[in-house]
Amino acid sequence: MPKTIEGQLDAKGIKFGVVVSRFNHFITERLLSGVMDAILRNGGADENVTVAWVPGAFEISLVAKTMAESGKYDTVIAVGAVIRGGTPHFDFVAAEAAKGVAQVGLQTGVPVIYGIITTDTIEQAIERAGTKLPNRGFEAALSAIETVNVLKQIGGE
Ligand code: INI
Repeated sequence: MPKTIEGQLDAKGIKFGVVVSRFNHFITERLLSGVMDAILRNGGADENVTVAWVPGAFEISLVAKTMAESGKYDTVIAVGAVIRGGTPHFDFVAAEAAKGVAQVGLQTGVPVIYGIITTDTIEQAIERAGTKLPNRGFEAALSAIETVNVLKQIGGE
């Protein structure tokens, strides 16, 4: 039988850094509510969550890196909303945010979770903020909890 490692959805004692962008605030505040909901429903505590606001998704990676390197957080959740809206700016911001977040996780060893939605329209963004579709912030926080617990088990073997 292979040994199987699975992370439980137990947020007790986990310290969370959350980086949220103000751009498209009406969406990102809903995503942040989803993050908090998932943490609190799974045994996490308000006082173990630190939220840092940044101007836009482009700025998320640097602040996520600083949080990850501080040693104060078990995981960092990146939350943002990049909406196409007919400008090429979208592609640069979306690509840099995704690349940056992935790099921070790999460089620091701290799980950095991608909770940035990228959509063509505002309607699609509203759906991903927990109307027709599940709240992407909620899902990102579940991924954070599970990943922290997988890493803890590997470290504790
Ligand atoms: N930032 C976002 O978070 N979402 C967007 O949709 C967006 N668009 O489309 O422009 C956006 N741009 C701002 C960017 O993230 C930076 O804050 C800005 O370029 C300053 O560096």
